[in-house]
Amino acid sequence: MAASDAREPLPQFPREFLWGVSTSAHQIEGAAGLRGPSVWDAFTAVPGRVKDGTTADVACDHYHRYREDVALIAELGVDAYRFSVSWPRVLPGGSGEVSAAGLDFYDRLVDELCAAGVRPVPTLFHWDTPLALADRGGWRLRDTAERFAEYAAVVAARIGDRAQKWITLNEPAEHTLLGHALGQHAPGEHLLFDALPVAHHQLLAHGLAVRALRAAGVTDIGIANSHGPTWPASSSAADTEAADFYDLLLNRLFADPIVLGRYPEGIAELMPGDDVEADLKVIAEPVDWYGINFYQPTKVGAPLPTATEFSGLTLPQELPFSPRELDDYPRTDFGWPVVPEAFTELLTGLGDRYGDRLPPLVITENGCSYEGIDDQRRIDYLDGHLRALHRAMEAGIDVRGYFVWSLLDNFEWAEGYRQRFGLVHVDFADPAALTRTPKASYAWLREALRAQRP
Ligand code: IFM
Repeated sequence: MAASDAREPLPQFPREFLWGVSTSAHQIEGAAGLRGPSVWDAFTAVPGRVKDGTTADVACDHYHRYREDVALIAELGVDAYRFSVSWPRVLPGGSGEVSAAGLDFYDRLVDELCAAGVRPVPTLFHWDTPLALADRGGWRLRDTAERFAEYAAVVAARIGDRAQKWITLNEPAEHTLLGHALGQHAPGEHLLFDALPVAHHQLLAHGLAVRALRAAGVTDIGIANSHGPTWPASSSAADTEAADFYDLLLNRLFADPIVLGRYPEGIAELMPGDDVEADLKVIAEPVDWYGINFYQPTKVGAPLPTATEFSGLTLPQELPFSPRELDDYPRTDFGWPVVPEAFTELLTGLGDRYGDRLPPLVITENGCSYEGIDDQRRIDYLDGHLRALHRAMEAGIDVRGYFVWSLLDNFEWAEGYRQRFGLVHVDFADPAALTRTPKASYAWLREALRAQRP
C-alpha cells in the first residue's frame, strides 16, 4: 500500500469551492520562434544567468501539445485551469500590431478547455515583458502600465466571452525584487530601492487593466500576489524592525494599495508621478477576489556584515534585513521549508490585518519542488497545506478556491529545469518526445477531488 492510501480523507470543502491547477506561458509554452521576444529570452541568452544553462525556447512545448495537456487537466478532475497569456505572443512589439496567430492560440486553448468542462482562468502578466517595451525602459516607465491596459483589452475582446475569471498580474513583489532590485531574474536589473517605481507601475497596470477588463464585460477579476508570514530571528529590537520592514515589502506594499487604497506609511512619498493619490484611486479599483500564492514563511533578522546566500540567491549587504534559514522543518528539493501551519497563520493574519476590507481569497498558487514520479513528499505537502487551509476557513477566512502550482514540470526561471513542481512529470531529457507521466501526487489529487464530490 502506498503511504498516501493510509491517509485520513481531507476535510470537506464547500461544494462551490473552485479546484484548479496553474501554469505560466513562458514556463511551458515553448514555440519561442512564433512570438515576439521577451525579457526572459534576452536574460537566458546571457551565459551564467540560468543555473543549468537552459532556455524556455521549447520548454514543455505546450503550444503544440495543449490538447494532451488539457486532457490531463480534465482527467485530473479539477474545475479550472490557470494559465498565463504571453504578452509578446499577442503583441510581438508590446503594443501596436496584434499577432492573429498568437491570439488564435489562446482561442484554441480556451475552446479546448471549455469543451473539456474546465473553466479557463487567464493571467495577463506572468513576468514575460515584451523586449521592445523593456528596451524603452520597461516597468520603470508609466507608459508600460498604459500599454498593459491596451493589451488587456485586446485579450478580453477575444476570449472574454468564455474566460470569465481573470488575473491581472502574477507576483509583482517577486518581479520587482528578483527582476529589478536584485537582478536574479529578468530583466536582471540591480536597482535595489530604486526599483520602487517598478512596483508602482505594476500596481497602476493592475488597476488600469481591471478597468479595461470591466469595460470589455469581464465580471470576475483578481490578482495573484505572493505572501508569507515573516518571523523575526529574535525578539531584539534590531531583528524585529528588520522583520517588520521585510513584511512591509512582501505582505503590504502590494496588498495595502489594492485592499485599502493607500501605501504603507512612508512609501507613497517614494513613488513616481505627479499625483500618486490619483493613481491610488485607480489601483484600488475593486477586485472580486484577492489571489494568494503561498510557499513558505521567512525568518528575518537585522542585516549581517557580509552579503548572504539565501534560497539560491545572493543578497547584497545594503539591504536593511537578512533572511535566515528556518531550521527544524522538512525541506523541498529547492531547500524551502515545509510549514503548513504558516499557511493558516498567513490567512488568519490577513483577516486580522484587513478585516471587512479583505476581499474573498483564492489560493492561486501552492506547491513544491520534488524529484521523482512516486512523489509521496508532494502528497504530504499538498495534504498538509489543504488541511491548513481548511483550518483557516473554519476560523472564518473566506477562501473560494485553490490552485496547485503546477500542472507540469516546467522552466523554473533562474533554476532552469532543475526544480520540478509538476503533478505531471515531463521528460526533458528526450526533447523530441517530452513525454508526460502523471506522478503519484496526480493520482492522489484526483482521488481527493472525487471524495470532495460524493
Ligand atoms: O514557478 C514559480 C511561478 O512562476 C511563480 N510562483 C512561484 C513558482 C515556484 O517558484
